[in-house]
Amino acid sequence: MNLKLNNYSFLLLLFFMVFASCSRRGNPQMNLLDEIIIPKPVSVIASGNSFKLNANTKILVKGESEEMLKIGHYLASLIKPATGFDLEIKSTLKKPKLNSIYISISNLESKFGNEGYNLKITDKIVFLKANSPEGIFHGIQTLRQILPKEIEASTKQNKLWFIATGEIHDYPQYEYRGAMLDVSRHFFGVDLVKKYMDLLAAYKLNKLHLHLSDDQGWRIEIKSWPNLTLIGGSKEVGGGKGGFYTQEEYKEIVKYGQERYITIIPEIDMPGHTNAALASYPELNSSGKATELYTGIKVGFSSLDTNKEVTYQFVSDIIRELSEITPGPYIHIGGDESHATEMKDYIPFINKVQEIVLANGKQMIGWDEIVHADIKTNTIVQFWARKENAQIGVNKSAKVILSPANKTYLDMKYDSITKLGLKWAGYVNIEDAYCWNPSKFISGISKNDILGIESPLWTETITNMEELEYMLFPRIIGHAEIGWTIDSLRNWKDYKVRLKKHLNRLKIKGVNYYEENENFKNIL
Ligand code: TNX
Repeated sequence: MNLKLNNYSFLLLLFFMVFASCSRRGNPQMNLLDEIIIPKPVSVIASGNSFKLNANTKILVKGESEEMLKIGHYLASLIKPATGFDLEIKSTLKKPKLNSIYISISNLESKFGNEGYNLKITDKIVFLKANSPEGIFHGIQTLRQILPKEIEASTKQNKLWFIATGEIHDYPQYEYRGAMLDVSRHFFGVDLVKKYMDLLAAYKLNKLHLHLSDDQGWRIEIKSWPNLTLIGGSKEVGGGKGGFYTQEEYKEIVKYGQERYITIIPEIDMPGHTNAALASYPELNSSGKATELYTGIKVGFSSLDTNKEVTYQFVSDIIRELSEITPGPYIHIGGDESHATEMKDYIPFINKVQEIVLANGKQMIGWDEIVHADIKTNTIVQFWARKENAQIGVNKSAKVILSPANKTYLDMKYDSITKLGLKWAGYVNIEDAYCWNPSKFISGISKNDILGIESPLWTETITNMEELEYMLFPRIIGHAEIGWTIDSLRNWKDYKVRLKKHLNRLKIKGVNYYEENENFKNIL
């Protein structure tokens, strides 16, 4: 009797061993569900099986919302190049059928907010639920990461497309998770900005701040002040021909962002960083004379004349035109490094500009120096340099966006041998960029005071997509995790393992990134 039982148990054991090893061979990613996703989700429970995506898999959309159908098409477009599958997208009110990816708006707990999602993968159906389409969109980015890395290829791969089963609950810790692109120092066209947004969306970033004007170039058409682009847009750092977005092009950028749940935040920097404007219109200068166009990389030498009436006409027209083409709630007015503006002039200027922004129904964001003015409680302070400025802002009840230069500035060199970039805030390697906690970064500033974080890419030394990607990746992946994942779930050791896998994905995607030197090998 005993012997029989033992034999039986042995057979059972053998059966499970064979079964387990087979299914593992089928999908090597199985049980590694929690080692592949960036940003790390709130909870991941693997169930050890797999869903097999094939040409007959359907994308089912609950209901007939156009926005949801659009997301269904977006998902299909992500899947198509590498698999060759033209997945059918269907709206339905019935229960989902086998072999489908079923996306639906449902009532998740309030902590999931607009951006959270619940992704449940069984061997038969993939269920993706959220309170809003935005959450579905983020859930799709997670699903994409659970697919084999070859899904990122732009040509058809000979592969079986297994998705590890399990359940993921997820929502972000900060609502503002952004990147900034300086299109003034060097101009970048619409197509590049779109590519940039695709890269951001893959890591659940939801804000793109465009630095649209500076000493070296004015990059957005303002119909009431045409010389801004005609003259001010005609050069860039190094003497190249510059460029600008027409308002139609800007709208195209905004729309592309909306389809990826990325809000565009336009910045017109003032009263300093204004040489391109001062070169376009003599009346904005104290001297009454236009300045020369500037193609160097110094900062802090220019200022609008804050005592002239015409300056406020200029600011009003710009903010009105920008507000009309910007559906997002924010207008960024710069306000940094106004070394050529006296404090007695700077403060009333910022106060007046704030009134203009509010009168246009927008919320003002400014670099941390604006806290010296009488900022309103709904004005947002973007910390980059002085911690005490951020503290003053919080004491005035403003919220803060954290962009500490020594952690988030993507134009800082990685190390002493990085060819691109600057180093005034020190080198920022991958570990530096990842290892910090927003809510512990500035004393007296806690999670409630922080709207989120943003990674600026200043482009004094950056001229094309390849260079841009090199400065972004992989640091920005770390920033994306900091913005999304609560501090207690993050640690460098665990992150490194996941990052390595993402570097392979970037390679397949054809994205350039920092890697090939000894310093890097020591870090990862
Ligand atoms: C400081 S950060 C600036 C920019 C430069 C950047 C270069 C900030 C608000 N102002 O004008 O491009 O450093 O790293």
